[in-house]
This record gives sequence, structure tokens and C-alpha cells, in this order.
Amino acid sequence: IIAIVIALLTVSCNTGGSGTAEANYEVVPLPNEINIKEGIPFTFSGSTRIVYPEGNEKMQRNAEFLAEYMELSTGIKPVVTIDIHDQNAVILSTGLKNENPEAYQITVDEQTIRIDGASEAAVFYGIQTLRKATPVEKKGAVSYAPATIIDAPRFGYRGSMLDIARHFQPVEFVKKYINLLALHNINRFHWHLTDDQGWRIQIDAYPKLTEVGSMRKETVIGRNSGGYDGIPHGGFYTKEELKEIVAYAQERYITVIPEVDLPGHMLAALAAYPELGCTGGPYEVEGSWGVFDDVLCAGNDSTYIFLEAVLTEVMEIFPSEYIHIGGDESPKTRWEECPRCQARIKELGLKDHDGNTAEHYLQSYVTARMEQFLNSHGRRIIGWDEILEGELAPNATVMSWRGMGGGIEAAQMGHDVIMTPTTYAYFDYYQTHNTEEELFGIGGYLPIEQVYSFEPAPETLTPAQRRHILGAQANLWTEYIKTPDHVEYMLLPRLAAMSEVQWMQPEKKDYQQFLKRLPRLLKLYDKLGYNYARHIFDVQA
Ligand code: TNX
Repeated sequence: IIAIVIALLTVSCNTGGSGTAEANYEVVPLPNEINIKEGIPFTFSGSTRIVYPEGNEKMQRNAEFLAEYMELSTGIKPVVTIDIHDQNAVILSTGLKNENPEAYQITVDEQTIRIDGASEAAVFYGIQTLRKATPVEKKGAVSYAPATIIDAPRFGYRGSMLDIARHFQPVEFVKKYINLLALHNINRFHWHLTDDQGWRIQIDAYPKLTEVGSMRKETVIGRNSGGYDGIPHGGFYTKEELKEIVAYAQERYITVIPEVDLPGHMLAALAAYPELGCTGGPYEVEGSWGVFDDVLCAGNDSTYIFLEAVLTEVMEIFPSEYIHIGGDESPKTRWEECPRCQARIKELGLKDHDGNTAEHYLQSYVTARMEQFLNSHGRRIIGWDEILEGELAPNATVMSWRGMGGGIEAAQMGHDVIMTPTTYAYFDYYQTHNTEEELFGIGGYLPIEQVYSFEPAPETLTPAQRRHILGAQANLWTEYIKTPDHVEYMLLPRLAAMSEVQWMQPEKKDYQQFLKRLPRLLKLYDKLGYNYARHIFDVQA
């Protein structure tokens, strides 16, 4: 019944303020301002041209993206040109003056649609809006009501994290995933590339990382319960493939932020190079899930040589300012037992204090040392909120996942923060109370309405502290998620809700209105071949 109501609302919404025009500017995420004007609509047809400024390669690519999108939705592929047309044209320009580099404006009249952005990226978001406003169910010409749309994102960091360490995904799917981020105006792809269950990135200085560390063995029978599949999994990306993906994302104004999770979650690397662990091994690439005691040995000089070599190659592949160094869930058990770690603790003068043990401060030492190394190469670090334990590295950005507390504390200390708390942003949690879903969720319950209600910059912070909240991110861990289809299912449509959290001003957010806009986006998912949780509205009520 609810699905029918939503469908009816969509039909009636199609005219929502847009006269008789077919396009509907009320897309996801909803633009800041949509002013519909009186007058004759613009008609997109077989003779419409897309005009971009001469000599701007990015704008040419933007024009080609729009042409592709229009072809997919309408069956008409418009001509892309630098020739000036003031009739029957979609005109792209970077002429908008705005202090927000991602701000754009769309102006529609009978003759033209103009998309003016404050940057090429901004024009790209205008193109996404136009594309989502265009109906997909009919072939041929489309009419657009005269209007002015004024839009800019709330947050500069709009992220989505994908874990391909637990289950590897092919390059082609990673590209499809990047296109999905683009559709939701997401501009950061946090890529979790290493973990206990797999090392997925080619490193020339340490070839066994991928030779040994990229393949996990069949899970031992008996441990094989609660969703472990007992099947060996493997795969890694070559440098060429990684660079290709970085470029592919860049064309879509998405920065890839690589994560090398250290010093914990390192069993795949330890299996390849046992001398990096405190006990010397032997170790195995983990076949089950959890938090494991064997971590990089902070007492070994070889650990630091290893990390610097790995990060050097990571920097060669990934031009992003940020490198994510993980830092989460790193037990101190081995360090407590290890004479070399204890010697280093002594040498550094680390002591138990303020509720932290000397071993916590040893992890802070590892993090700060890596930060210093990356800073000296012009990069910055992000770490999970565990890096707050002990002493926070001086320039670190904190990714708050165990609730918002870590992020609030870091912002109060003047550090930048990305909010990604489990309660709103963990898309490995299930979406509905449905047996099958619960089986594949990692445990928690996260319905789309809760994602929508997420406020990343709490009022408890002062305005100056709130400015340290750079943005929000959805995280998809893939312990139980093997196939591309399943990845898409977990993301959609919750990513649509997250995109409104990331993009819209909070006072304009309205869950009921979002539900009315959503069905048209779902049609686009269908058209683009994305799988999504179709049934959530039937069950949720
Ligand atoms: C905690 S979130 C982890 C991951 C797991 C996830 C499962 C974080 C920094 N660490 O290793 O995959 O929980 O929800």
C-alpha cells in the first residue's frame, strides 16, 4: 500500500510547480533553491546541442557526460560543441562567482539551459541535477519548465568507504561504484585496501604482500559458522589498475583516499613477512572476522622501514592530500609481552597515565611517526577515532566511528573531523527486520529513516568547532558481502539518504518529502542496472 501511495505521490509531483513540463527539478539531493518561472518550457530534442568553453578539457568531458546521460534517459544523444549557440542549447560555463567552489546555478528559459558553476566540479553537480530531473521512462523530446536553481553543498567532504579487503571486487565494479558516488554528488572515495583477510594493493618493495597476503585460505570447519563461507577468496589491484581507477574517479571529481590500516588489522601482511610481528609467526591470512592480537611490532625497526616503503609507493599511486592510516582495533597484548616493544617504551619514556597504558602511547608514537613522514611529503593523515587514545598526532584528522564522541572531542581540540558513526553511517548493518537481511547484516539495524536523521555537526559544539566537521561518510564493510550485487543492495537506497545529509542545509531536510523524491531516483537505478533494497518501504512501516 505504501509503495502505491509513493507511486501516486510521484505522479502528482511531476507537475509539482513545474507547470506542464516533464522534467522535475526536485531531485536527490534536493537543490537549495528551485524557483519555477512563468513561460514557455525549454524542449530538449534531437537538435539540442551541448556547448562547452573552448580549450577546457574538463568541461569537454562534462559535456560528454551530459550527452551520455541524456542518451540513456531519452534515447537522444545530443551533439557536443564549442560553437556558440543561443538557441536550443545546453550551455556549460565556469563563470559563476561564489565562495563555495562547488556552487552552481541552472537557468532554464525557452531558448537555453545554462549551467554555471564556480568550478568544473560544480558544473558536474549541475549536470547531475539536470540528469536526475530528466524522466527516464519515456523516449524522445523532454520539456523543462523555465526556472532558476541555485545550489551548493553543505559539506566539502562527502564520503563513501568501501572495504575490498574482506571481499575483493573487480576493477569494472569499482568503476560502477564510482559512478554511483557521482550520481549522489559524493566527492571522496575512501578505499579500505588492506586488512587481516587480504592485502589488495601491489607494492614493488614487498612483493609477497600480494603473492601471499591477497589470498585467504578456506576457513577451518567448525569456525565456519555464522556466515563464514569457507571458500578461499583472493585478488589484488596492480599499480596500473589503481592509477586507472584514480584517474577514472578524478574525471568524476572524486578523490580516492587510500587506507593502509596500521598497526592492527595487519595479519595479511604478517603472513607475508612474519618478521614484522612481535612473535615472528608463522601467521596466516585470516579466514574469519574479528579483532586479532597479532599486529605490527612497534619494537621492530623493520616495521618502520616497511611502513615508509609502503606509504611511499601508496603516495606514488594516489595523489590525494589525505592518506588514511587506519589505527582502529589494535590490541596491545603482543606489545605488552614483547621485550623489544618494552625497550622502546622505556627509551621513549612512555608511562601509564590519564587512563591510558604506555602501550597506547606507543601506538600514538607509531601514528605520529607516520604522520611526520607523510607531512614531510606534503600529505595529511586521517585515522579512526582510536588515534585519540594516548596522544593525538598533531595534524591528524579524526574519523569518528564509535559514535560521535571522538569526533566532538577532536573538534574541541581544534582537529578536523569526519563523522561516520555506526548508528547512522554503517551500511553493513541491515535495513529491515527481515530474517534474510539480518543474516547478512553484521549485527546492527540501520533503517533508511535513521540514516536520513543524521546530523554530523552537533549543536553542542561552538560555531568555530563546528567548522572542523568537514563532512560525513557512509561505510560499507564487507565481511558478509561478497558480490557486486550485494554491495549495491547494502548501499541503496540508503546512500540517497546520506547524500541529503552531506549536501543539504539541515533546516531544509524533510524525510517525508525525501520519500516523495526517491522513487524517481530508484527508476534511474533500474535504468543504470544498480541493485537496491526494493522492499524496505513495505516492511518498515
Ligand atoms: C569495526 S569501523 C571495524 C571494521 C569492521 C566493522 C564492522 C572500524 C574502524 N573497524 O574492521 O569491519 O567494525 O562493522
